[in-house]
Amino acid sequence: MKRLLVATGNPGKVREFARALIPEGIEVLGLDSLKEAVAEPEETGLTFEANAMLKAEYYSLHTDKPALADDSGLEVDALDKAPGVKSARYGGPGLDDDGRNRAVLEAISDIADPARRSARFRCVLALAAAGRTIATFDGVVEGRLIEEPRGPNGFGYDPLFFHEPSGCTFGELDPAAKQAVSHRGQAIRALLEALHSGDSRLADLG
Ligand code: ITT
Repeated sequence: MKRLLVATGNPGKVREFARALIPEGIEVLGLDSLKEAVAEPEETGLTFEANAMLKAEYYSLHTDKPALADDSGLEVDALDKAPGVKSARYGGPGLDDDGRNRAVLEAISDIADPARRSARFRCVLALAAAGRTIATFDGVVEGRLIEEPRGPNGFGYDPLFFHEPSGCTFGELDPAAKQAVSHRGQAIRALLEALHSGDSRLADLG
């Protein structure tokens, strides 16, 4: 598989895929490579896996390359695992990453005990061709939410997410260090492992 459509409109995800896949000799094509602009599919799934498959299958019908989609998000235990699959929309329409970070912090502002501010990032990748999912890969990383955003790196909820083994937030980690431990880094490594090990599900992808 030399060329892959990375089917995401999120520039933070695109950067992370590019830095992981290009050194593996995979040409990463973005949604801007499609002959015509394609409307985003509605993410109606109830799980990360369902949404990743829905997106990969949808975009794979608009290209002759394999399509890779990512559905990911933050689960906050004190919020019954919200924002979860609604991570990109938390707090309502019109918010940017900073606004969503403020909305999450506000929702748990009455919880001071760090042990009760536990959270995790999850990521499911789906690889599809011609409208059919070929394989999925996932990753999860545990952490807790601090009280004020910290660090200029990453995207989304990274500045809130304190990762104990790293001793800092994902917003403070450099991109390579985040990739080494993150939910998406784990899922990408599982994908690469399947590619390199000659996984029969991926055999037709070239
Ligand atoms: P696509 O569907 O086009 O890929 P999206 O941003 O809408 O883009 P999701 O529906 O999967 O993607 O939403 C994931 C949200 O979860 C994302 O917008 C971030 O707010 C958050 N998120 C996911 N991975 C993250 C990461 O590595 N660091 C910080 N926040 C992350």
